Amino acid sequence: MLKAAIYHRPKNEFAYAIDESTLHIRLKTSKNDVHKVILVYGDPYDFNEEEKCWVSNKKEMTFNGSDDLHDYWLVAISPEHRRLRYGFMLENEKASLFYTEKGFYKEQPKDAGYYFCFPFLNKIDVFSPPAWVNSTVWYQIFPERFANGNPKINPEGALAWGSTDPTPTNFFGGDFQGVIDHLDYIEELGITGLYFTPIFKAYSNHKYDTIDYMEIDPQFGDKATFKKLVQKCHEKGIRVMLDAVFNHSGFYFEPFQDVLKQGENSRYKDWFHLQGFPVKAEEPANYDTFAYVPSMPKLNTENEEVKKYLLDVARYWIEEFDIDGWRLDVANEVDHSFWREFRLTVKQAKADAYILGEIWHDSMPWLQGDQFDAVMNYPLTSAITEYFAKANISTSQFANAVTTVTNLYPETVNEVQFNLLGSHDTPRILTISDNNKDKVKLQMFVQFTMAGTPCIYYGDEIGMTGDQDPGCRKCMIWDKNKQDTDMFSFTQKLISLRKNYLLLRTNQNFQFIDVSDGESVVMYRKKDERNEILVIINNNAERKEIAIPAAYQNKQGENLWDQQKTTLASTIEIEGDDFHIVMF
Ligand code: ARE
Repeated sequence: MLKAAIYHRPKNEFAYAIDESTLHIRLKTSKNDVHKVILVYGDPYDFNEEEKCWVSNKKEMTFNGSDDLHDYWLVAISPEHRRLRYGFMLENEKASLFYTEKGFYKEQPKDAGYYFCFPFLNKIDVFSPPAWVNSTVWYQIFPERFANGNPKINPEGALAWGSTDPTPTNFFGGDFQGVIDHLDYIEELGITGLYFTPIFKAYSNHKYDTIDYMEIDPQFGDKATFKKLVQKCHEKGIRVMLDAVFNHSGFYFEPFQDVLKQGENSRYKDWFHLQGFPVKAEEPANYDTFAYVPSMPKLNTENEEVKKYLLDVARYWIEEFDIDGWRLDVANEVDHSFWREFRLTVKQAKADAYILGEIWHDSMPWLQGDQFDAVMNYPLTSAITEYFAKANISTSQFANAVTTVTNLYPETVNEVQFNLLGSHDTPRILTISDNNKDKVKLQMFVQFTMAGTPCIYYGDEIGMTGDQDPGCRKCMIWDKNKQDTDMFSFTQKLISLRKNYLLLRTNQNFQFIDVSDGESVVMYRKKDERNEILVIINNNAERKEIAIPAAYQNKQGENLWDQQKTTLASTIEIEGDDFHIVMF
């Protein structure tokens, strides 16, 4: 047994509460090394006289998938008094070992002090994301480019809608009235959440360089229009999430302007991370910025006044406008302490508001229940696009990457992870897929059959194209003749499929099956007490005969795509770039 690969550490993603009485315990072992794992556990104050042992209960763990190097194991446990001491009994054909906090033993240690410790399941520490998020389907709107409903408030020099390609600086006049005018369209698609990139007063077309966090940008409308927009969304059962750009302000943010003018005498000099005077706003700037962008000076979120100002902003848009969530820009460059206070403020204002961090990397430090509810799941995005769109990785590499992602966070987090195929920061999915629509459909199918909460970037549902920013920010196409209506219907159908089958939205017993590199065929299943869903994807351009694993042969099920009864034989023929989904 490869001891060096065996790993567990309480709290974080390895031992966490899923509700007020249940814990999940996970373990990682070397791939294909351990055949059986049993959790041995007990109450620290409950001595078993007979066995002369504190930790005498046993429960077998479930195999929870493999990635490149490791196997994962999982078990749910409800300790009677919400306290737990535990270890692992590992077996393969050659050996059997006990793994505890103090190391490996041939014989089971008797003393409770040897064991891993989950001291107490305190209710307040249970990570509890808003219940509505898992069943939400998001639609991301870049307000400048979605629809122009009120030309009277067009910014100066606004170009005719879609008349030319987007540049870093041009404007087309998208606004809130445009969104209101198209809410029926959004509803018809099946959307239940809108995520807006920044809407506050700013200089650029993307509005990530805020001038005033308490004002709506006049090119989008006024506060009354925004209020109306939120109300209308709520009437249709659509939640609204805004973008909080708290890592940095914009160049024209008043406190920064004051610093530029008054230098050392500015009362705002501690609002930023200045390195000297006079403050020099050309590259290289003598203050901290987002990336190397001088027009985005980093805010000092350790400063009490800055903190108060930004927390007031967070509260204001919830209390006055009833928004339902905040997406946090450059979330990982802001201090944890600020985010902890932010969470308390937001949840006080609205207990079930969604807090979504924009982090592209491993985000466990922000997902322990005291900061964010979820992050933008870019690692899943890249697993999907690298395999289906770019053909850069093999089937096993794809399966490994997805399994790594699902074992990176507690299941409670996985169920509200924000799953996207693209955004205003990436090329569009159709462009990444070399304009191959069928490949886009496969990727959306995977996105919609994964745990989490899926988001569609505006226009992807009608086949819009576009390269890296600014190419991905074209004006939404409203001319029906230029929309890909087949893609729209496909998206609609996927959304309703996801809404109808809760199992698709969770990771319950999620596993890849028969992963083989030569085939470019992906199979995975999910399973709860009542049902099992089997997904088969043919990621080849050609029709293919695919072997059905013995366990699924001759079983009667329902094809969830066409709602017909079906029985799988020993093989199935699937068209090129197509899929099959059956529920047993
Ligand atoms: C402009 C130009 C770009 C140019 C950039 C830098 O358009 O072509 O590269 O300037 O000079 C906003 C605008 C952008 C604008 C930018 C700067 O939307 O159009 O870009 O401001 O003016 C990292 C961060 C992540 C960040 C991305 C972009 O971690 O937080 O980079 N995303 C947010 C927003 C953006 C926004 C900003 C931040 C700034 O979503 O839209 O940009 O407010 C790897 C790295 C990640 C990296 C990721 C993407 O995976 O590990 O850390 O994300 O790639 O680059």
